[in-house]
Amino acid sequence: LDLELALRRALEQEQLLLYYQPKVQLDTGALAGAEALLRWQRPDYGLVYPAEFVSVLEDTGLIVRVGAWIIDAACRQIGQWLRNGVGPVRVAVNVASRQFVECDLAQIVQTALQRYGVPPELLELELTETALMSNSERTIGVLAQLKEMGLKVAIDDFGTGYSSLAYLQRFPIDKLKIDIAFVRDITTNPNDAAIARAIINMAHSLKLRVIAEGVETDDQLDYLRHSDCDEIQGFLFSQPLTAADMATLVHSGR
Ligand code: G
Ligand code: G
Ligand code: MN
Ligand code: NA
Repeated sequence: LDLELALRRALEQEQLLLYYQPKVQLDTGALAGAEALLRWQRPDYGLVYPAEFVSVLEDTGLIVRVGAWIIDAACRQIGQWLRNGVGPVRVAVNVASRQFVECDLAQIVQTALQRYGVPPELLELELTETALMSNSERTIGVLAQLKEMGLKVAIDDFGTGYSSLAYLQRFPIDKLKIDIAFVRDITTNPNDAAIARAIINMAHSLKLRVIAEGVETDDQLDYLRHSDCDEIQGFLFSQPLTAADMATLVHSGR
């Protein structure tokens, strides 16, 4: 309960901030974009990670307001980078299930894009299979609006939920993000390797792009490259960075 109060204050007092983790295109090594990851600069505590507070945001419904703030903050940053000649960098934001149900997500996105003069194709949304499956009719409707506007949509933590092939085809999505659980032991566990390859092949037959998250070693990278994965994200290439460090990385030419 204390945490909830502190989070309400965090939102009002601008204690929340976004870090950016680069995504890399496997064929060229070029920067494919970045995932915005929420952080909390909590007075007297230092930098707090979402593992400590995202469940509170979700359980209390605060995630709806914080989620709108995240979309605004990401668009503000994309616009700032554009005007400073950094990029263009496509930024992916994580979107919680409740944001599809308890607010007008398309309107919030539209307002943020216009406010900062951001082209819609520079904003990507990451949502989990679970978010897709709960309230799926409404969620499909909102996704269709967002796609119509020109946004990209990715399914996060793919493989851990329960979406079927037939279902996937019904959703207006662009990309699957293979969950870290299948990437971690991809070079040593044949089952994980088989699942990762199956996801990649399935994605490609549905004309979807596929990204692997949590890539930490060269061996994982080699395996994913040989399996025809499109993009990777993980500590091997970069930790999540401050906006300033992200700009430096983009300037350095990768
Ligand atoms: O950044 P990692 O650094 O610790 O993130 C941990 C978890 O928190 C991940 O599952 C991630 O999806 C979630 N998370 C991080 N940033 C956001 C955000 O902006 N919105 C939502 N809904 N979840 C986030
Ligand atoms: O659930 P989601 O994919 O949105 O959250 C991404 C999470 O994965 C963040 O907590 C981020 O810090 C973490 N992460 C990113 N790259 C790596 C990695 O290479 N290894 C591990 N273990 N975690 C990572
Ligand atoms: Mn994510
Ligand atoms: Na993920």
